[in-house]
Amino acid sequence: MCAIERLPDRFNAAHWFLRRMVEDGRGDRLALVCDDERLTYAELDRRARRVAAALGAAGLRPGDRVAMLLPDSPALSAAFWGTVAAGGVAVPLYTGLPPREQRAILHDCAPRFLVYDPTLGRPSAAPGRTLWSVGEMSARCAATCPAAGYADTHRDGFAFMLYSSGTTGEPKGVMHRHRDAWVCSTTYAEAVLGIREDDRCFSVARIPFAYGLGNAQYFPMHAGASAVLFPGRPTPEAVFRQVRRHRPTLFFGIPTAYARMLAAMEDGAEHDFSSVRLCVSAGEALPAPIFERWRERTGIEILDGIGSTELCHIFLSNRPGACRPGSSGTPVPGYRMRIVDDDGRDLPRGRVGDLLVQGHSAAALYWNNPEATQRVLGGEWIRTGDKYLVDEDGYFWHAGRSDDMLRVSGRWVSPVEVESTLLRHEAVLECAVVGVRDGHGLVKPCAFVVVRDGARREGLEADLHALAREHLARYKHPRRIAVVHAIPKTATGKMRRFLLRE
Ligand code: 3UK
Repeated sequence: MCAIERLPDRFNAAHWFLRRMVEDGRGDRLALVCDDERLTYAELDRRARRVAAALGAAGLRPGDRVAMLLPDSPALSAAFWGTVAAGGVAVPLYTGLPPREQRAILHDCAPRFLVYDPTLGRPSAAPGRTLWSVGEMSARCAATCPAAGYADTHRDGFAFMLYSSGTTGEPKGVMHRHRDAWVCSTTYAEAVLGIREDDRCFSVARIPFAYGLGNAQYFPMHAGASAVLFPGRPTPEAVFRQVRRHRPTLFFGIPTAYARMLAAMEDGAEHDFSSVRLCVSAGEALPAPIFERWRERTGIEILDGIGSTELCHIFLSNRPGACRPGSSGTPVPGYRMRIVDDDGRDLPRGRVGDLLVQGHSAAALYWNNPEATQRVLGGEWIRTGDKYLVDEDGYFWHAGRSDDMLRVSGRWVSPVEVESTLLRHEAVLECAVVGVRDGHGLVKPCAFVVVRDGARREGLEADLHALAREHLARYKHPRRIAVVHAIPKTATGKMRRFLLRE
């Protein structure tokens, strides 16, 4: 359980997650495994302190953002913790972002430094920004001696920032504090996963996502355990190879990844999950049939739990040995929950309402966005934007979003963004995008279009798929496009998307 009072006022997260291990005499324990590279806590601590020293020597001041465009790797880990150690704010960015989104995010967070992997292309320079390739970062670290110590930071000072496009579709920088990762480690990782020193974590979700950051960095580091980092694309075959080779004990996936792995297993792909003691799923609801089929194949339970970038990690989860397939389980110790109606009144069990959450790991604010901060994070309770009901036994069941946002492959899809892309086509008069469940029970975007009078219809579908390929990330592509006569609307002209879903 979380007792935030246990934390001293002066607290540096990088000191807690790396240096503490060395000071406790556990520095020679393995922290990271990545392909053939293995790093102990002592080595990672040294690398992080060198990054801190190099950043300091190059002019980093407390609170400056350091953005990272690096695949999951020891270099990303060192850059992240080095920044936090120096008192800066680490901003790990997903390397697969479309260029437009990447530019918007870099413009918004205005990092003082940007560390990038040159094999993925050179990001654009900007006034006041220092670009370091990973190679340059290492060279500067090697030239910096002695390694810096850990900045004397407050537990409530900013440590890292994660971009999420939930609720509005526009990416927002979610600001987290030094204490937040500690809180999630003591609540979810200790109390639900029972994480221990001999665990080895493997996460299909990458470090720049809140889910991956906990799974593959601060959870194992809290326990002195180790993480397997995989910089490649997590296809089922690649994941099976990593699991066979590195034998993780905790496996973190998302529902689509489990569905794809099951399909590959059924096609005879070689796999061995005998090292894994627990599987976790988050990002979107895990359909019960996937839970059942996975348990039949591997003998392992998948713990579904809901987390958010705002709360930093999972706050509602199933427990080992007490899973209720299809549900999100029960509150993680340390978090409080309410289900309310439109007027904010608490609803009785069995009724669907808006889920509000309270907990010590909640983000302090959205960067540069006081309106969203006020609306979502401003009150005593955080608005998750999710609809839930609680059954007689106290289990929580996800009942969709209260906005139109879709969760596809554990990521956000704004129907409006997909609609505006399809509307670029001159034959499209109107368009509505909704989430439709596929054969696994997972939501995928599908489009309904109304064709302009007299416009050509031949080849339209192929044209629209081409537009999607040109302008949208792959998971946002409409899986099906249907031509309809009209789109159902309310009296005020708002699209009634739920009618189309049926
Ligand atoms: C949805 C789920 C049903 C839900 C996340 C840390 O996904 C994470 O963060 P995001 O900010 O999205 C949050 C939203 O995603 N969701 C996530 N998990 C579930 N819905 N069942 C679930 N198990 O709408 C939520 O508001 O990107 C962050 C740790 C774990 C995470 N999943």
